[in-house]
Amino acid sequence: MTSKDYMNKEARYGAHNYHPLPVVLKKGEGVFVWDVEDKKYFDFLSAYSAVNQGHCHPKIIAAMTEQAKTLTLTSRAFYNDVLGEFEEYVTKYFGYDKVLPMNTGAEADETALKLARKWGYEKKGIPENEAKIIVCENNFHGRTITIISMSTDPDAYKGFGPYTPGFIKIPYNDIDALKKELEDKNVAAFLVEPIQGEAGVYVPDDGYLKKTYDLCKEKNVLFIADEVQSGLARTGKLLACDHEGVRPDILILGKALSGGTMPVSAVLADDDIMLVIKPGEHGSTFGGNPVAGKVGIAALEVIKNEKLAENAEKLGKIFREELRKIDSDMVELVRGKGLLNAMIIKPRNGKEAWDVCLKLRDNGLLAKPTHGHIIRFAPPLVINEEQILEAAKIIKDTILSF
Ligand code: IF1
Repeated sequence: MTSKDYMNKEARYGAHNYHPLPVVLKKGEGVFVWDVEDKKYFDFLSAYSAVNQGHCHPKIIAAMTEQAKTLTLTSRAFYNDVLGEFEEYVTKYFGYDKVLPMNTGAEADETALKLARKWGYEKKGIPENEAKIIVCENNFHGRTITIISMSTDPDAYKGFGPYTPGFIKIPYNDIDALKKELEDKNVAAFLVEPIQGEAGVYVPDDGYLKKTYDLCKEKNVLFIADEVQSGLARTGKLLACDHEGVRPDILILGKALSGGTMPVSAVLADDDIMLVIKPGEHGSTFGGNPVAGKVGIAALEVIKNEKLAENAEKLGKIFREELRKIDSDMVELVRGKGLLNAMIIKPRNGKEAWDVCLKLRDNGLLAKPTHGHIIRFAPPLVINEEQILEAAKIIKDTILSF
């Protein structure tokens, strides 16, 4: 079968809820992926930051296959001999009392929302069913009905109502807007992405996280960080919140928590918050399964052992510097932190970000446009200096070819 055949099959039998870049991949290793015609590419999407540790990292795959041969799932109706080990490892790693394991990022976000509401009623004394959660415009937290109820993107919410009430939407990177809404005594939490990924790698002003955190503390409001995309070394620190020394009350992780091998997500909090949820009130069939536990530990070990945060910090600087040197009016702006970066494209002769991505593909580098005019560049964090320079050259030559 050719690439075309594979694409046709998906179009014929799969729901049409995606519009992928036309490339059909069959293999991945480190920073590279191969298509079905054996063409090799730099992967500059990393499955939206799920593959921070690189494709098929041998240590993660070994942990996964070893456990898969032994015990894959017990459900939480019974104990298993891995979950406790994972829970101890992950809580010590991030410095929280407790963790609640789930599978997808959306489920972890939902978990955090439930925790915040229950905490609001039981600990803060908000009247039943009155709790509000402040969220930011242009957020992306997933695809469930409640999560799209927080969205300001019509593509995400339109046609899927009625929506879950209880959310207040304020502009991102606007401290005064938060201050104003925090006057409402029924606010339980503020949910924020430390860097807005889907919005186009939108980096808030320095100090935004710290100031919003402090304001939340003043008003006894939980600060919830969705680090599903920004976390786990991607931005040059273990967590994007670490850039400002902020420790979220509730921390949401996903994606790279498994190195992109399977869905593993987690919510971390201290006892005062986490223990408001009692047996039977939340969970999932697969959350905390033994394979996820072993994979999660291995994925976090790789981040530490291979110093991925340090590498992202160092190579991110070099990468942005190289991209900013590109002398073309098609490049409006380059922004980002660590190895979560974006280039804003100004269309030229009718050619826009999508066309740039097609040509990048032809030239051996895969990236995806977001919002029509922004290209996200987020390679696996195991990339080395020589490779990042080679990739930057591909991007430069591609842009200059227009
Ligand atoms: C898709 C976007 C990125 C996330 C944050 C929670 C979730 C995500 C900050 C939910 C998921 C993914 C979903 C994926 C594409 C991708 C994405 F473009 F859609 F917005 F990365 F930027 N919080 N982001 O970024 O996690 O339930 O998917 O595991 O195709 O929808 P999930």
